[in-house]
Amino acid sequence: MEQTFLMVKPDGVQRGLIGEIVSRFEKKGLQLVAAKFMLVSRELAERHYAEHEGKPFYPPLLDFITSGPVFAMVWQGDHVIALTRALIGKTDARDAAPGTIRSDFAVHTNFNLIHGSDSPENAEREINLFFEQKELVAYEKSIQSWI
Ligand code: RTP
Ligand code: MG
Repeated sequence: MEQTFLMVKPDGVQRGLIGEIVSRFEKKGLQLVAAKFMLVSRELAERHYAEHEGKPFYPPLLDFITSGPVFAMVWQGDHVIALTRALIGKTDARDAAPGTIRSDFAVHTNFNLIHGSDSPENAEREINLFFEQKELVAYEKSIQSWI
């Protein structure tokens, strides 16, 4: 079964949207595997966003993601990467489809509330950056046979 890394960014935490955002993935029928409330160090931020190094938004992005606590999570389910990206919506809230998290709650690209892995390779890389394997909880969810 596929896994992905999701993270409520500092703006989502400050605005009190952790519960609202987590709730959407829960209601979709996805399975929470790990979560932690934490500060992102400069080094972790640089590694997480390494693909954007050199772009104009990279320095402010690092300042933003290290500016306050985040809620980091691992979720799993069939097609979980594509499904969570769809629930999150396009990067720029103006392009995000109505009903998506970014459309419903975000205004600016720089404050778009949540990160979601965009490929299996990045999901694995990001999960391993933020979590140790022993922090991933393996369990049966009885509702899974109904989804
Ligand atoms: P994320 O990685 O956070 O899930 O977002 P994403 O895939 O939708 O967007 P990505 O291209 O990976 O960009 C990472 C984050 O950088 C900020 N950004 N700003 N000003 C800009 O043009 C710009 N482009 C990207 C956003 O905060 C974006 O989520
Ligand atoms: Mg991205």
